Amino acid sequence: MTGELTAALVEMRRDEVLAAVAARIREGEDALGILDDCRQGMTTVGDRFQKGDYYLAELVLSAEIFKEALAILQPYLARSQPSEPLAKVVLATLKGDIHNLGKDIVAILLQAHGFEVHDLGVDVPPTQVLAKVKEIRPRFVGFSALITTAFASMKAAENMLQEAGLRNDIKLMIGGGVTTSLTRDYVGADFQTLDAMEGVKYCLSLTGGK
Ligand code: B12
Repeated sequence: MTGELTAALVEMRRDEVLAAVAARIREGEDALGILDDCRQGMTTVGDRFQKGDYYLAELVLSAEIFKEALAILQPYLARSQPSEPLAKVVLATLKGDIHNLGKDIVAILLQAHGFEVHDLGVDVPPTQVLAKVKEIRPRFVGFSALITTAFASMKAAENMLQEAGLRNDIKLMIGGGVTTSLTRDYVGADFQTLDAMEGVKYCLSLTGGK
């Protein structure tokens, strides 16, 4: 049941979470829907942390359980790959931010839909993004942000791409729990979302993929 999985994650009942994910997969449920229930659990964990009801230990533990759930779901999120990638995508969580769960989901879903993903990891300096874009000339660059202090790094990366004359060659997407359309405008990005699949659809819409 939807609410039960979310509640089990919020209360860090690891075995129950993993059993529920596996059972729902066995019953033939769509992996994306199951993933979304897990994501909602993480949002509630964050709310409790903000209110002071949960501490860092609970954030860490719930994130570990989320990663295990994602590992079960990953093969069901993947689809058959076209022989030629639709386009190259550079992904990163920028300097000042170490959250990676959302970015990893975007990476998995983009790969599953035929994109060649270059994931630079977390706490990535803007200069590293610039170097990668120069090297591989991607069609898309995606930044994931879960902490507001990383907004300045995203803006710095966008400025560097502008100054290098590379900005018009790419579409810049941003996502992650703390981003809004105002963040998109501040950073100078082309697209913002709180939903990984929306990001995939954006890339598909510009590359003629399905
Ligand atoms: C798990 C977690 C952690 C874990 C991270 C584990 C990991 N490996 O990633 C740990 C414990 C390490 C952690 C640390 C900290 N955290 Co934290 N954390 C969270 C929490 C609870 C969940 C985040 C998450 O993973 N959600 C699940 C994922 C799947 O959702 P998502 O990232 O939004 O991604 C989805 C979409 O947004 C989208 N998406 C994401 N990225 C992208 C990119 C693109 C291109 C696209 C298209 C789409 C897309 O796709 C995903 C799926 O649909 C949030 C609470 C919240 N409400 O978000 C706080 C939260 C982000 N953390 C917070 C804080 C304050 C911290 C710490 C500073 C705590 C501390 N005192 O040390 C440190 C930060 C250290 C640092 N410098 O980064 C704050 C940030 C507040 C702010 N305004 O900036 C939050 C909001 C909690 C809160 N309410 O106070 N955290």
